[in-house]
Amino acid sequence: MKERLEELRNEALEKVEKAENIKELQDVRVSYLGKKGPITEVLRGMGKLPAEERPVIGQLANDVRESIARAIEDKQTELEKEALEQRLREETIDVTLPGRPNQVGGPHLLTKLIQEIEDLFIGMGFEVAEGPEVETDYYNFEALNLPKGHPARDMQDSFYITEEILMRTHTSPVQARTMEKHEGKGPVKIICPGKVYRRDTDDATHSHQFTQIEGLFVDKNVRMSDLKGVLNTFAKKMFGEDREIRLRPSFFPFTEPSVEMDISCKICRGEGCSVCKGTGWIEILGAGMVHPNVLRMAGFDPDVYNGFAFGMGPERIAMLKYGIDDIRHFYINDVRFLKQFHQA
Ligand code: FA5
Repeated sequence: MKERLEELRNEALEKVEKAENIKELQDVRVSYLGKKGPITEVLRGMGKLPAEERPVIGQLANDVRESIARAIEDKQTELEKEALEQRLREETIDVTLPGRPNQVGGPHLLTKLIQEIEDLFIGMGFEVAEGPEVETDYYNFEALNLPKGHPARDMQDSFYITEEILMRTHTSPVQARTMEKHEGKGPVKIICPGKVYRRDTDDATHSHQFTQIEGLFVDKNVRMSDLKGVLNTFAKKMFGEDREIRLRPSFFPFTEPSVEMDISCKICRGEGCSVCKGTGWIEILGAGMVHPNVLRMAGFDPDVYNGFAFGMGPERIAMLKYGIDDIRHFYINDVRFLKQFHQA
């Protein structure tokens, strides 16, 4: 029995030594030290031994068990250490590798241009005013001298939500709302930037949703030449000192007289080219002297007060300033287009 125990010890120690991973080591533990293992078997047969041999064999069996258990424990520590070292080797971070740079975004070109235009007008004493994009028929049309059924409503095909509520078709309703708040007392000197909506078919120069900036100055003795002076200063600061402006007669129901403002073409310097369609001029905004009906409806006395108003489309201004050939570029959100203007 003694020999059998020694044999088992050597056998087990050899297997422990050869174990290549924790799983194999567990198998050795179960097969030699488990309840159904050969050492337990030997101990069960001890009853047949003479009484004086029993303590010796018992002692030896415990000794064999302990030495196998210790060997398993040592081997386990060794295998765990090896596994850890291998993981550390595999997961080493090479701190000399260049990092991946974060993509840094920037404000949209239109946002920046609108801020630039705001700054220009703030410099001329205007304040920024805002109004709702979902507007009533009254402020979008009626308060601007466009009663129901007026043919000029067709100039701005609208998205109606109900009979009386629509997506605003221009930023002009903010004029009426702001004048009302002033309760008949001037001066009112505001610009109103914001989104507007029209049932226009999208093409290179039209979008169904676009932005506008409205301007309004109401006070005593405001003249058409004041309008021209303000627009001239704006055009030169926006497009360069060498650009000229001209005002052409036009029609808007909310201004009388009404004009459209053209700026001299940058490409041909007035000679005529394909961009300005051979005229030497490019239209950038609508303007005029506020119609007496509009002043009256907003609570101002047209015999005391008068004023000018204008409305421009920042998309068209950005297209002229940066030579962008299609308005849809602003809304497709292709980063290759947008990031060209991060430094603009
Ligand atoms: C108006 O919207 C007037 N409310 C402007 C105005 C204000 C005139 C105050 C007088 C006094 P108009 O429909 O022309 O006018 O539009 C003004 C500008 O918006 C145009 O010059 C153009 O730059 C831009 N615009 C008009 N329709 C579109 C469109 N579908 N897509 C992009 N820009 C547009």
